[in-house]
Amino acid sequence: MTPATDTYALLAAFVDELARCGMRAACTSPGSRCAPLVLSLAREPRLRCFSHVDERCAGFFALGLAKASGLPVAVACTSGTAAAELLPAAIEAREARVPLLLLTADRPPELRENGAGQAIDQLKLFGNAVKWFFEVGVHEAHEQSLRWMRTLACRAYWTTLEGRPGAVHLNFPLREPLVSEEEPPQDGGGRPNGLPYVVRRPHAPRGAPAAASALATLVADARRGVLVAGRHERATPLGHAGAAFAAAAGWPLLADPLSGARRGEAAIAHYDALLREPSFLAGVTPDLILRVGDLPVSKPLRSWLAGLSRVRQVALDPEAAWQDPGAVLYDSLALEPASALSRLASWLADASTPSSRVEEDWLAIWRSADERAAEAILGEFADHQISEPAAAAELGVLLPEHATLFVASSMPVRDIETFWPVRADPPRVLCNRGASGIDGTISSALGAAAAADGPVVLLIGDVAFAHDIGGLLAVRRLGLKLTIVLLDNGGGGIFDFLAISRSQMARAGRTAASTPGAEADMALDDEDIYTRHVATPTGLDFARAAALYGLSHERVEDVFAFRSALERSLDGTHESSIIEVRGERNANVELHRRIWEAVSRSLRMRRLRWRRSSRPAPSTSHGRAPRAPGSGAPPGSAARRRRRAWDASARPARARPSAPPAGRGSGSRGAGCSRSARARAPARRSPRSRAGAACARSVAPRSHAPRDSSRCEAAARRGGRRRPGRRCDGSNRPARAY
Ligand SMILES: Cc1ncc(C[n+]2csc(CCOP(=O)(O)OP(=O)(O)O)c2C)c(N)n1
Ligand SMILES: [Mg+2]
Repeated sequence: MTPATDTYALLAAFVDELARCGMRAACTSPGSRCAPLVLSLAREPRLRCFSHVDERCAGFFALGLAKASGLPVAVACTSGTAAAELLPAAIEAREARVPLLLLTADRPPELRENGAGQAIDQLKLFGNAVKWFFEVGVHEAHEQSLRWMRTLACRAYWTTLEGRPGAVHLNFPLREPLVSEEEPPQDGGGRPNGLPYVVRRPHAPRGAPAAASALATLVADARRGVLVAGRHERATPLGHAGAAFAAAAGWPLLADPLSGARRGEAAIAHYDALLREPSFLAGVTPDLILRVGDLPVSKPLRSWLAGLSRVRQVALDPEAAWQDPGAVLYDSLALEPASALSRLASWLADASTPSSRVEEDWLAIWRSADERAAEAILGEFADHQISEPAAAAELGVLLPEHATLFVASSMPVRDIETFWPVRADPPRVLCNRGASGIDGTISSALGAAAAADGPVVLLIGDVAFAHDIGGLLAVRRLGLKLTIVLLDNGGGGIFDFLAISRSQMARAGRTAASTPGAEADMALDDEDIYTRHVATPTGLDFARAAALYGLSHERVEDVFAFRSALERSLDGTHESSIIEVRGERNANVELHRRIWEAVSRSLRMRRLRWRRSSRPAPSTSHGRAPRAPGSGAPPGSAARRRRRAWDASARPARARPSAPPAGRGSGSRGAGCSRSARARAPARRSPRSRAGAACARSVAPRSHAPRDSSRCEAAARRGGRRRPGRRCDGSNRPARAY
C-alpha cells in the first residue's frame, strides 16, 4: 500500500465507526490538506454530507443540525485559520451542551514551525471550549492500528454525548500524497451486524432514588410552589412533563418558550411583564422554586429569583450545568427533569397520595394576572401595525405545531419570551443562547432546517442577519428551505433600552480630528458615537441580499400582510424567503415601555386582591385538579366576569374586529377571515397553513393564544371542520381562549 492508501484505509475505518455509532450528518469545507478527511466523509453513504465554503458557517450549521437532531455532527476543515473559524461554534456547543465532532486537518510534525505554508499551532486550538482534544498522529494501516482507529472514533463520538454534551476536537496530521488512486482495502475489522466497535452506556446517577424522594417531600410540603423552566432544546419530553406536573401540583409554570414547556393549564405566558410590577411581586412570594433547564432569558425573572435567596430553590440538573448566577440555589439534584417531573405528576395524581398543602388560590392568582397582562398587551396591539412584539406574538399563534422557530439573540429571543402565548402543542423553539452570540444565526437555522421534519422559521434582527449573511449561501448550494422574518430596526435595537443610548458621552459627536485621515473619516460621519459604534445600523438593502442568494423578499407593512406572507412562505411549494419588518429602534423602546406600563396599570388595579392572597391560607388541600382562570374568584366577581368575557371572545362575532379592512391582505383570506368564513371556504389553503391560520383566528388578536391549537391542527389534518364557537377537540363545550 502507498502512504496515501494507508491514510484512506484508516479514515474509512474511522468514518465507518462514526456511522455505526449513529452519526448521520457531517459538514465539509474545501482545502487540499483536508481532502482525505473530506473525501472519506463524503463517500460514506450513511452520512448526509453538507458542503460549505466558509468554515465558520460550517461550524454553526453543524451546531444547528446537532441541536435539532440531538445527534453529534462532524465538521471537517483544512489547516490554518480555517480551523480557527470553528472556535465560535465550539464555544456555543460547550455553553449550550451540543454534541459536535471537530476534525481539523494539519501539517505533519516535520512541516510545523518552520515556515511551511498554512501551518499554525492547532494543538488544543479550542482550549476549554472542547471536552476532549486528541492529536491523532500519522500511522500505517495494519490490523492493530485499524482497530485503534475504530476505538478512537467510538470514543470521540460517545464523548460528545456523555455527561455534559459538547464538542470534541481531533487533529489529523496528514502527509502527502493526499490523494490515492487505489481504493482503500476493506479492513473487515468492524463488529458483526453493523454494531459499533465499542458501545458506551451512560451510568445511572448514584443516589437518584434518594434525590427523587427528597424532592417529593419538598413538593408535598410546599404551599406556594413555582416551576421555572428554561432553555432545554433536547428532544426529551420536558414540555409535557413540566406542564403535567405544574397542573397536578397547582403550581404556576414560568416557562421560557425555549424549554418547550409553555403549555398546559398552569403555564403563565407573561411572567416577564408581570414580574416588573412591584405590587404584584409583593403578593406572590413563593416558598419553593423548582428549576429545570437553563435559566430563562427574562431579566425580571432572573432578578426575582436572585432576590429570593431565603426561598428554597432546587435545580434538577443532571449535567451539572450550575445555572445559578444569583448564588441562591439550595439543592442541585442530578435528576433527569422530564422523567422526574412525570413521576411526580403521576404520584400527585394518585388517589393514595396525601393531599397537597398548596394554598387555595395560588395558581388562580397567577392565571388571573396573566389574563390581565394578555388583555393589556392586546390593547397595545389594537392598531394592527406590525411591530417587533406583534411579529413575535403572531408567530406564537400562527406557526403550526410541527414547525421549528429558530430565534436570534438580542430582542427577538426576548420578545418571544414576553409575547409568546400558551399553547397546547407549541412549535419547537431553538436559539444560540449558550454564549448568546449574534454570530452564525442564519447558518444554525439552516442546519436546523436540514434536520427538521416540518418548516423552519428564523426570527432575526438586522445586525445578526448582516453578521452571518454569507450563511445564506447554503440555501441554494444545499437546496434548503428557510423562512426568515427579518426585523430591520436600523441597528442593534437592544442597546436603545440601555443607559448607553442616553449617555451624553456616547451621544456627542466626535472631538476635532487630530490624526491624519481622521478628517475625511469624520466627514463621512454624521452619526453620533452611539449610533455609529454601538447601534451600528447596517445601511443594507436586504432585498438585494435576497436576490444575491436566491431568496424571495417581501416587506410587510401591517399584521395582515405579515400573516399572508408567512402563510405563503410556509406553504410547502415555495422557495426560501425573507419577510422584512421595518421598524425603528426608538419606537420599539417606546412600544415596549407602553406595554409594560399597561400591564402594570392593569395589575395595580387589582393589587388589593394580590395583597389579600399574600396572607397565609388555611392548610387545606387545594384539590389538585387544574382550575380555570377566574375560578378561584367568588361568583359575580370581576374575575368571573372577565372569564365569561374571554369565553365569549372566542366566538366569531368577537374575532371579526381583527379581520382586514376590505382589499387588504387579499392573498390570505384565511389569515384574516372570521372563523365562520373560514369554515365556509377552507379548501383553498393547504391543511397545514389552514390550521395555523384557523387557530390564530380563534383567538387573534389575543396574544394569549389558543391552548387548544394542536387539537385544531389535528382536526384540520383529519380534514375535519370546526363549528364556529365550538372546540376543535370535538367536544360540544364552547371554544375558549384558555
Ligand atoms: C458575536 C457577537 N457580537 C456582538 C454581540 C453584542 N450584541 C448583542 S445584541 C447586538 C445587536 C443585535 O442587533 P440586531 O440583530 O439588529 O437585533 P436587535 O438588537 O435590533 O433586536 C450585539 C452587537 C454579540 N452578542 N455577539
Ligand atoms: Mg436590529
